[in-house]
Amino acid sequence: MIHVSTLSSDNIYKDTDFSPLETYYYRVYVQNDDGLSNGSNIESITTETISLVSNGSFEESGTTGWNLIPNNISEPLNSIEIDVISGDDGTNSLKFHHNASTGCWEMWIEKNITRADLTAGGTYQFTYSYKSNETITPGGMGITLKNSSIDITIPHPTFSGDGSWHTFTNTFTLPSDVGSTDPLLRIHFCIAGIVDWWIDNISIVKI
Ligand SMILES: [Ca+2]
Repeated sequence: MIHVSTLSSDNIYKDTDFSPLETYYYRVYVQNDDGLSNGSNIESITTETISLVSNGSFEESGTTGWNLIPNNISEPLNSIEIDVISGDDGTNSLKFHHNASTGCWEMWIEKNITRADLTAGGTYQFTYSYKSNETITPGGMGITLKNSSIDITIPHPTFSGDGSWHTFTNTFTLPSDVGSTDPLLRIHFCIAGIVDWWIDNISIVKI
């Protein structure tokens, strides 16, 4: 029993305590001096999953919530910035420019994921959209999610260079102990050459 009322005018109840991808069932009973009714039809609703990555599409004031590391001290033309006209989801995406013709400067973005949103032992799907204008193989550490107990590494795909958006997905399972601190999500690239690439629509959802 989640809600009881003795007011005849009280005919709306708003439930706010949900978990993702769970089905909830509701039934209404009415009671008067003659006793309790048999109850209404049972209505059900399945909640949607939610991404653990806030502003993963860079639509909320651009890079709000993200820490950007373009590594542009020795190579000033390296950049990580919002591109406002070429989003895959919405209008904004995040454009990387690496400006060294040989070797790679490591470049990455990162943000903390709220520990309280994680389910120990849960399986999650990481997704992002990506595009580039030439074929590149992003080396380096790939995508990592880490704290003292979590140590997840997901390799990047090869970017085909056709100038179109593609979607990359990968599933991972959290350990039974997810630690006590917010894990750091880092999307890390090491790409040689003078090249541009874009990412958008980063999400982590429980599946
Ligand atoms: Ca976007």
